[in-house]
Amino acid sequence: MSSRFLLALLVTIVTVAAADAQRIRYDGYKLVRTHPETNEELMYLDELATHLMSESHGHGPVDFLFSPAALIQLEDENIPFIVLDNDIQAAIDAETARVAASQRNVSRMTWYDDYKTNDQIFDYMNDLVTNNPTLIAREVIGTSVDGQPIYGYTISGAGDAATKPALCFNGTIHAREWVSPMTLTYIADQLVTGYGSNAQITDLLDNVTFYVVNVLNPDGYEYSWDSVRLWRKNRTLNSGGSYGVDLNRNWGLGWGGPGSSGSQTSDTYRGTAAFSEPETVAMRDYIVNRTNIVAHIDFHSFSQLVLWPFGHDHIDPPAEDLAVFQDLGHQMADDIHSVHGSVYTPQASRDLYIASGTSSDWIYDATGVFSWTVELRPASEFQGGFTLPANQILPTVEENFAAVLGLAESVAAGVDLQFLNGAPDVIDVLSPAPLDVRITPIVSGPLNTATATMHWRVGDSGPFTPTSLTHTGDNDYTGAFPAAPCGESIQYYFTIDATTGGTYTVPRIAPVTMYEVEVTEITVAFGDDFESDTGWTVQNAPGLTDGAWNRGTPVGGGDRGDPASDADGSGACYLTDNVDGNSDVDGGATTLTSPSMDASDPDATLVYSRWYSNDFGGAPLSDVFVVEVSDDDGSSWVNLETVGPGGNEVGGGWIAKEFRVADIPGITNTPTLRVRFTAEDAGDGSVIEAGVDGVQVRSTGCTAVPVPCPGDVDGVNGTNLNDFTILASNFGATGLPHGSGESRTLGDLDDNGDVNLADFTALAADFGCTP
Ligand code: 0X9
Ligand code: ZN
Repeated sequence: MSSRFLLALLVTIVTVAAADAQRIRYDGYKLVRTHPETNEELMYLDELATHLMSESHGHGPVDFLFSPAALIQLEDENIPFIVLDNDIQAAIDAETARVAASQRNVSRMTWYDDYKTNDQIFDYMNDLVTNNPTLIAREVIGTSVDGQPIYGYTISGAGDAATKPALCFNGTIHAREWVSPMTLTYIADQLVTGYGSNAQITDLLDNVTFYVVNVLNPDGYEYSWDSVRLWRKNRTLNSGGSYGVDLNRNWGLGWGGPGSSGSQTSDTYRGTAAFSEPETVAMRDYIVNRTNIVAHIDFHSFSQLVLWPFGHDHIDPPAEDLAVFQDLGHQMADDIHSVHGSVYTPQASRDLYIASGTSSDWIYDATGVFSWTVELRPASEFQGGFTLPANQILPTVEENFAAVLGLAESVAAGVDLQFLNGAPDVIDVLSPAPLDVRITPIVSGPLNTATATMHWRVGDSGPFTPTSLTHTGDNDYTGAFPAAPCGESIQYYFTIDATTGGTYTVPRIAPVTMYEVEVTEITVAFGDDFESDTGWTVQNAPGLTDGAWNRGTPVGGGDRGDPASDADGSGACYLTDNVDGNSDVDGGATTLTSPSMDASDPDATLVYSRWYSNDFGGAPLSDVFVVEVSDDDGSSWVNLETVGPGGNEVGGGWIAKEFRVADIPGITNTPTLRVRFTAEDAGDGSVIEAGVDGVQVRSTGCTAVPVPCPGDVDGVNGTNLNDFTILASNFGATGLPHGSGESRTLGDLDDNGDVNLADFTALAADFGCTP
């Protein structure tokens, strides 16, 4: 062992030993960003650091907490780093004081106003069980290293909980991620208290079961409260005298592989063997013994991500399962976004960083249960990291409850239905969008492909017409929207039979809720998916040294806040410097300006997707992204929106925007509309990544259908003298009404069979009408 490794080990052991005596303080410790380039360097930093502090852990940016002594060593070794936070203890002190104050007077109303201890969480859950014994049951699923019970809660409505399809959630694998047990507790509470009062929850609990383990690592969680706020692992006494195994490196798939540490003092220490720890054994057996479980989520913090397997290697699940992971992962992110506008990025774990022995990898691989890892708020270290401000707890738990309800709906439906071209809100009356769907069993397969059916009706009443979908291979089907007049809506849902009998319906409770699409005329006056050059221009400020707008298919991989792929699925988009690595904006502003676009239609709507990330690097959350429009071909500009410097939309992710041109203050309909996007690096050293895609100017609406003139006897040019002449020549004719099968006499305007004075009066009243 080289001397630098030996010293590093000592620093860590001294720190941990001190921690056992009393609550450890991090005075003088610094939160630092490093850029390890080799495994050796990463291992060295791992050993030297007091804690791993970032989501990412691999080559590229990794954040650590270093003691003052360790920092001197870093300098001596000439390892480059930047200090992100000089005083991490300040946030912890503020949290300690606040939590102490909030421990008094805790009622159920204010429970989510601040973090809660292990005992408080138990008491809260105990009340829930005592007050609702028919809905929730508690059991001990295992015992922690220090002998504490680990609790599992079964939540279900009418019927046998053990045979309904089930979802399983666990939290607090990592001790310091305090918003995780709050989220799980909220989910349990909302489900139980919503039964009988909320129709959706009542119906869901009658159809599915929820298994919740809110504190899987009680020893570590208590230790994080009492001694070391940033403790991550459990509290196993390792052979070398240090404590703790990372319970998210201790599962069986790929155990011991990259992204886990063999060093006992490391924050990512994997343990002596797969499932060497009682906590992972308890969770493993809990899932294995409940064969009705279909879906699972392991809740962590932080970074706002929805992750799916695999994470131990650069491999994916089989295509059929990957489709479910992706579709439901995006659905959860969308549901989260719909509550408070937070952006959680859905992605494969391996694209974040490689880590071996994680929960979701093993659970999916060994049991077939669809398992996601959700990283809760905040988006970055700079919004609080593990010490997420307490006023963020309630919005965090609320948005994730929405995701959980959506996932439960899919489990209850039994199949996942994916619109391969997106579920349209509107379709064009002349060229209706294609209807291609992928239907994948998530509870039990296989499906009888010949029975896939779309049930539709025009308008919102009357019977549904069943139309078979054509099976195009694997789980894919194609159909078509029926013809319907402009201005109408089409309501529809799907059914498909399992080969073992039984019919799945999507949406599950159709036709109580259904899909709906509005039939309209869509006119695209300008559309650009950036697959070719249509005349956009880039202007750079004189100081710009790097990061100018580029058109192309993203190559950066998404590891630095840059988009990993485009927004509209065509492949290409505009993004700031399309290179892998240092692709961000540096030293000034870069502006992307559109060609002239026709927005003269009164209904013209400007549509685009944008991406913006400013939340890491030096001086995070200090820059803005500006969108401007011009109605005079670029002579003068009006601000349309400014994104950042803080808020929900600065952590990356494609966000679709729509503005009706006539509603933009200071802008009128024009044939020469332009839009421009400016990404700027004002603060020193910050990482700014931006993207633009799917720009359109389009109009929807129904062209007025000419109203026929009631006095227009010959149907030509409205009601005029010719009509009068024809009526006069037929005046006095008698016959039967048209409906009886006889052809109608010209001039019989009221269709009673006779051409008489009433018809003459009607023509006279309409005279001069033009259609
Ligand atoms: O590293 C982890 O265990 C998780 N992140 S955390 O910051 N909460 O510790 C994420 C694991 C996701 N899996 C992979 N990236 N492979
Ligand atoms: Zn975690």
